[in-house]
Amino acid sequence: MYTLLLIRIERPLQCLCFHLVAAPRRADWGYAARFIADKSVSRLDVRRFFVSTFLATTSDASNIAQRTGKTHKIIHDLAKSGSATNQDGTYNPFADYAFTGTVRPVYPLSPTRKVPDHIPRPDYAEDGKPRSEMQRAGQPPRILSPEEQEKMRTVCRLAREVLDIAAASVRPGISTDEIDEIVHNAIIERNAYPSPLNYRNFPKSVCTSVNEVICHGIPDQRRLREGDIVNIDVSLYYEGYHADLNETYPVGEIDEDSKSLIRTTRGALDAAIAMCKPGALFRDIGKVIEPLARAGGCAVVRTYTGHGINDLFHCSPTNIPHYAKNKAVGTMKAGMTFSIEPMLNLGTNWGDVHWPDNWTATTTDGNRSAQFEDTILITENGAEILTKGTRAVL
Ligand SMILES: [Co+2]
Repeated sequence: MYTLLLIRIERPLQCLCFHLVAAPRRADWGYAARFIADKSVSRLDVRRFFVSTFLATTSDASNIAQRTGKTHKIIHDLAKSGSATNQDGTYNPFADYAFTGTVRPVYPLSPTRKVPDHIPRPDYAEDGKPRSEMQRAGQPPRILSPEEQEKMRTVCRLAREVLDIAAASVRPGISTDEIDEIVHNAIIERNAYPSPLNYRNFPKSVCTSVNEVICHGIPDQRRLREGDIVNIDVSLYYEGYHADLNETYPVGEIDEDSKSLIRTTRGALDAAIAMCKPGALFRDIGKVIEPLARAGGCAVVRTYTGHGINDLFHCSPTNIPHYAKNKAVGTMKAGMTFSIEPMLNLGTNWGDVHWPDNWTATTTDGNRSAQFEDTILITENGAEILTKGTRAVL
């Protein structure tokens, strides 16, 4: 007995293609999927594939080639006609996925945005591999020279300007892809490179995370709705240095729980920054954040952490947890720059799950999640918030 697998092949950033393949045992599914994907790689420049579901079983795999040809069209029609359609008629590429909340992806993604040739780019811009990050993994945190600290001030100021421009665009009806376009254009106008673009193959220039999405949401055609909350995470690269910051915004009027979530998260970040100074321990950041989160009825996400940032997007200390009783090593020293970026979930579940795009992280129970992030510099007697804003988001 053979099982017919429906393999979804994703072409770069937009169109999806479906294939059928037969495999005798469940253990062979991965192999079969890989076989189809490999065959498609040369033809379609395929980056990813997914085994979506199985449709039927058959005892005769001998004519599977003809079958595959015939069913190809059927599957395409199926994909267009309903099984992959969101309630509002938009296209959901992961229709079989058990979503934990109400947010759905709305594809196709827009074409990759261009960065003008004259703008210097980080090493991963072409093939997605952050080579220098990998080469320098395990090294101690860097102490930046006064000149380097000045470069960090500049890039962080630019990133703050861009985030504020993006924030001003938040309203019911705007799509997250339109926000991506605004962010992308604001960044290249400043002769900077949008750090997320092609970082480990991330397809867009900013992360937009709506409602139950914790982080790393991919901007798509979904339009923001009255009552949503959206996190916009801006990172950019300018004259050899990266900046990273984010905030969570209300879309129109939001409910009291969401307001409380946003206030609690911002407050937790502020308290964490307030304890940063030379000699403070990285592991104590979580000790400050978690009690505030609990008091506000929230759980602290554990999978994602703050990180060193300077001429590398993510570097040592690579793991700055936001939860209590963590085992992070290291002491803060003047001249270090790093991010603190707590993600808080309403309720008691700190866990996360991922959409099949391998980026979008959501809560496990569909509850909302908020995040705030700043890049900070440890000074002689405290911390300077390099990405500091001047307005409250609520
Ligand atoms: Co970050």
